[in-house]
Amino acid sequence: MKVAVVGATGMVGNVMLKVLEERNFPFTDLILVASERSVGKQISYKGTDYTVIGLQDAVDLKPEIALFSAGGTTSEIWAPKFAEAGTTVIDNSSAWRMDPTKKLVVPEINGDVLTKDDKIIANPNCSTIQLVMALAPLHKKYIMKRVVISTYQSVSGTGVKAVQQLENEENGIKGEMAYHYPISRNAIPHCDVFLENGYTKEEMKLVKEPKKILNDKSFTVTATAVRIPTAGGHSEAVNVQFENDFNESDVRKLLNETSGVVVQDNLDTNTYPMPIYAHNKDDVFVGRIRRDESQSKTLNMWIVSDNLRKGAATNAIQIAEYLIKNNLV
Ligand code: A2P
Ligand code: 11C
Repeated sequence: MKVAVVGATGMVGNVMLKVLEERNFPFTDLILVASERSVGKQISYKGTDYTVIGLQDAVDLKPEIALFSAGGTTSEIWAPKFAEAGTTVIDNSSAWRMDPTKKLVVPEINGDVLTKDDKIIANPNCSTIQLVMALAPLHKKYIMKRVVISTYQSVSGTGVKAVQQLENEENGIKGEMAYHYPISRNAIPHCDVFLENGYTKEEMKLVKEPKKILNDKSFTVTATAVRIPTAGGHSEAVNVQFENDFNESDVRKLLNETSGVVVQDNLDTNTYPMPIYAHNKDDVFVGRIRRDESQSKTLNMWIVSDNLRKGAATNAIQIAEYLIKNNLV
């Protein structure tokens, strides 16, 4: 099994290498790929140095699996070339997510849609993944009617430049700006680009992607996505109106029994999820579970997860593991 990591020098690529190592991913060859700027660079993995190569050389090596995280344009151009060479691409960009011919997968929820014929598989957006991990079991039991989400997103979602901007500002250093405004001591209601309807692309990912993953268009979603000066993970305040009534302790029990979800919710001990503690963990943490007193059959909760882990690298690698386990690659 040859595995390529495309975008190996980037933020997500770096976490992918860590997660592959932690999970002892079963490959024979590891192919590290980045832009021409990085070709020839050495990256160490489990004590061995690997040389970064270019995209065409990687296609020619015909890896069985390619984990892509090198931006939408690279995916649009190169994922089909890998697929034609017989590689199964798991793509972390937004390039293919809403393409009706491509699957959008969170393995715990809809891994069963995957077949041998899926040569380009889309990994959902980070803020979508942590959201649906908590919503899926609740939807099954109580049936969602409407979801209102406000996000508090980590600078690591934007990339290295943004992490650097925050660090520079915290240290009083003038440097390159990833955002239009300072991010330290700020909250910027602008994640990804603005669209014609007045929402950002990030907000519309939260509206569209859950319906595709849950294969259900019967509920509605609205979102406001905000960038805040944290680095460890994304947080989300989520309000869900259901068709059926619930009991809060059943909700906690159901979420706690969900693989990949951990409930942290004890007001007596000030226990609730926070990005500094979700950082470097693969789970999705849920807390502040409470009834919305303004409307019947409606729940409020707080969801936190490391956006580079379950939101990106870990989910992509779990898809790869699912493919291997089910002989789909
Ligand atoms: P490079 O380091 O050579 O620029 P991030 O999102 O953290 O900035 O990382 C982006 C990743 O995608 C990096 O590994 C980057 O490589 C890679 N990348 C960016 N543009 C291209 C491209 N045109 N072809 C291949 N890899 C690319
Ligand atoms: C953010 N969610 O935090 C983005 C990062 O669609 O894959 C990932 C962008 C994407 O800004």
